[in-house]
Amino acid sequence: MWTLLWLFIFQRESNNGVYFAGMFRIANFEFIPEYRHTDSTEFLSMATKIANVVNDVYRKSPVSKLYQQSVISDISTNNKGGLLVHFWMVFVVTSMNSHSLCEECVGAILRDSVHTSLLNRSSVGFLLSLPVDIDSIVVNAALRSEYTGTDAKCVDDLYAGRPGTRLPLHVSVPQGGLLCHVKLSTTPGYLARLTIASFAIEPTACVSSSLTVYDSLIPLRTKVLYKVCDPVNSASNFSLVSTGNVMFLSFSLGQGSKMFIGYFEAITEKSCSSALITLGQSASEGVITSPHHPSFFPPQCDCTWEFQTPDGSLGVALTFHNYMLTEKGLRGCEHGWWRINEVIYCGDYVDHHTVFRVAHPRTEIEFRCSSKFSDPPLSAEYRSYNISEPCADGHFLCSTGLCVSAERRCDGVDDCLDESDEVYCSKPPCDGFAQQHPDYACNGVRDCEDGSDEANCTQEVPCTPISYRCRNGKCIRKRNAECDGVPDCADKSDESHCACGRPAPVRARVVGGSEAQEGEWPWQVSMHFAGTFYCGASVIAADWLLSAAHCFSRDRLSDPQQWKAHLGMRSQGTAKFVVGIRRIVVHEFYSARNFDYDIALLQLSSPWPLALSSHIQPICLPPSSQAVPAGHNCWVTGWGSKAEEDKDLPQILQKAEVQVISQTVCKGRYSPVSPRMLCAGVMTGERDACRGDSGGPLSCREPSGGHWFLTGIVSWGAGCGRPNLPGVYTRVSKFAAWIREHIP
Ligand code: 4AZ
Repeated sequence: MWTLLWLFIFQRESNNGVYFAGMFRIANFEFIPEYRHTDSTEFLSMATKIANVVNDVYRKSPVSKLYQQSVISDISTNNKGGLLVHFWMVFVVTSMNSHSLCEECVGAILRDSVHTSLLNRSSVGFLLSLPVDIDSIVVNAALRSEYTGTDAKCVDDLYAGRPGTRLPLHVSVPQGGLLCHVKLSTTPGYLARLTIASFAIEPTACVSSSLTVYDSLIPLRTKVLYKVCDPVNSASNFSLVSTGNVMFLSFSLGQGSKMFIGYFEAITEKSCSSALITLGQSASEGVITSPHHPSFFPPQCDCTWEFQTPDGSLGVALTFHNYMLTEKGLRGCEHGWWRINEVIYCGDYVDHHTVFRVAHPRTEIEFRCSSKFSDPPLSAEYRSYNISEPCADGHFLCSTGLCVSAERRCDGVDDCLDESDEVYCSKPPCDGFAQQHPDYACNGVRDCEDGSDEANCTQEVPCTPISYRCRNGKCIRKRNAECDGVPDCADKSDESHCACGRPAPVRARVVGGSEAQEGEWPWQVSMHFAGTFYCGASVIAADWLLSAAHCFSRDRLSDPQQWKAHLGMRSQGTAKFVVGIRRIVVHEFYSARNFDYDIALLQLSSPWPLALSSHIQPICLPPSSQAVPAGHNCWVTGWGSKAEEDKDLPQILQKAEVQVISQTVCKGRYSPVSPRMLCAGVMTGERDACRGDSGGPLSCREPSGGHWFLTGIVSWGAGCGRPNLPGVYTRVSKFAAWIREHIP
C-alpha cells in the first residue's frame, strides 16, 4: 500500500517536486520488531501518527503553501534507544518561489518546532506530542531519483539478526544501466558490517558506476559511510561498519556487465577503549586499534587508552604502520583527532611507519574518528621506552621517531623516511666517499674535480630507490639515465620511451616571468572548473594529465564533470583542444593540512588528436631514481598571478626560470617539508609560482639529451615571490610507481 501511495505522490509531483530526506530520533518509545515490516499494522499506525505530526508542523510553517506531504519510510532504533524515524518530504514549487526552500531552512523548521525544556538538560524536547532528540534531526536535500522504490530497478532488504551468520549479497547485472537499493539491518543493539569481496566496475570516479554505503536506511548525503568508485578484488577487499544497526546500499551500475560479491553480518559493538594498561619493559607489549579493526572505522567514534609505565624514567612509544601524528594547527583533523596528555594532534596516513613517544610514565590518549567517510583500519604497537635514551646506543633519533644506526646519518639514503638523517650534512671529501655517496655519485653533476664521482656509472648494481632500473630488471648507478641520449642499459631500454618532453622548435627560445612563446610548453594545460580557470596541469600521455591533489580535493572540485582541460594554449581562450575529464585520481594519502602527497591524475574524456602534436606534447616523467641537484635550473609556467597582491590573471602563459633548492635549505625555511616535496625559486624572491599556477609543471631539461622532465608540480609556498621563501613543488620522481599503477 505504501509503495502504491508513493508512486501516486511522486508521479503527480513530477517536474517541480523538491525532495528532502531526513531522520530523527523519538526518545522514550519502545522499538518493536514489527516496525521492521512496513506493511505491518504496527508500522502503519506508528508511521501515520508520526507523519501527522510532521504534516502539522510544516502546514503551519512559512513554507506551508509549498509543502505537500511527508512519508515515513522506515522506523529503526539505535544504541540510544527510542525510534529512529526515516522520512521523505515532498514540496511543490514554481520557479517564482523555489528559493524559499533551502536545505537549512527546511531542517530549521523541524528543529525550531522542538520545544526543549530549559530545566531538562537533555537534548530531548517535544515536537508537538512526540519526544524528539533535537541533536538527531537531519534533513538533506535529495534527488527524486534517490527515492527507494521509485527509480530503483532492483531492491532488496536483508536482515542479519544476531552475530554468527553471514548473509551473502550478490548483485549481478549483465547489461548494467541499473540502480539497486539494498537495506541492511540487524537486531537492535548490534552493528551492521558489510564486506566488499569484489566489485567489478570500470573505474570512472563514480560517474558511471558506484556503490554508496549509508549509515541510515535512506540515502542521506550527510550519512554516507563510504563511496566505492574503483573496482575491488580479492587483494583490495575490505569491510565497513555502521554506527547503528542499519545500512543502506545504493548501487549505480552503468552500461556493461557489472558484478558485486560481498556479505553482510551483525557484529557485537565492542568498546575500543581499554582499562589502564600497565607496561613492563619488554619490546612490544600489545596493540591498540581503531574501532572494529581490521574493518574500516566509521566517521564517528571515541576511544580512550591509559598507560602506566613502571617508573618515571620510562615513557610510552606507539609504533604506527602507515600513520603519522602531528600537532594540530588551525585546520581540523581529517583522519583522526588525538588528545595525548592534553596536547591535540591530527593523524594522517603516510606510506611508512612512524614512532610516537610520550615522555611521561602515565599517559592518557583519546582518539576520535574525524573523517568525512570511513577510514582504513589503524593499529599501533605500544611498549615502554627509556625517556633519557629513546634510541639504543649508536643510533640516531629521526623526526619520524624511528631509530636508525648512527652510521646511516648523512649517507645519502633517506633511512628516517622523512630525510631527517640527511639534512645538515657536509659534503664528503672526494677521496673515495663521494664516489659512492648517492647525493654526488652518478647524479649528472661533476662534484669532484677529477670527475671520479661520475665514473663507472653504467655499472650494474643491486636495485635500490636511487639506482636506475632498466626494463630488463637490471639496475645501473646512473640516476638520470632515462632519455639522456646515451643508451646506458644493456637492453637500451633507457632510450626506448622518449617520445616526450620535446617542444616544437620555437623562434626564441608566474612572478617575475615573461611571456611564453607559442608551442614552447606543449604539455602545459589550463584546468577550468565550472567554466573558470582554476589550476594548471601537464600532459603526460594521450589521455592523462598530472596535476596537484589540492586542486581537486574538496567537495565539488572532486566532480570530474565540472572540469574542462584546455590543451595546446598560449593565450587564455584560444586552446587548440578543449576536453572534459573522465576521472580524477587524487592520491589516497593527500593531506590538506600539510599538502603532503599533493598529486592527482586526470583522465581525459577523449585523447588529444595526434594531428595537434605540434601544439600538444607529453612531458617526460622522471624515474624514481631521478636526481635533481641543488642549483639546477628549471622553469615554472602558468597563468597564475604575476604578483602576490594581483587580482587579475595574465592572458598569456608566463614562464619563469627558478633554481632547485637543497632539501636542507628548504627545510630550514618551511616546516614540515616531506621527502615528497621539493623547493625551487630564487632566494631574492624575484621569480616564483603563485595563485593559479598550482597543479602546473616545474619543467627541468635533461642537459645531455635535451628532453624536458616533469620534475615538480606547483603545490604551495608562503605568499609569492617573497625573499627566502621559495615555491614548494610535489617531487614527481617519488610517484613514478604510483603513476604506473594507475595508468595502464
Ligand atoms: C597557490 O595559491 C600558490 N609561491 C601556488 C604557489 C605558491 C604560492 C601559492 C608558491 O596556488
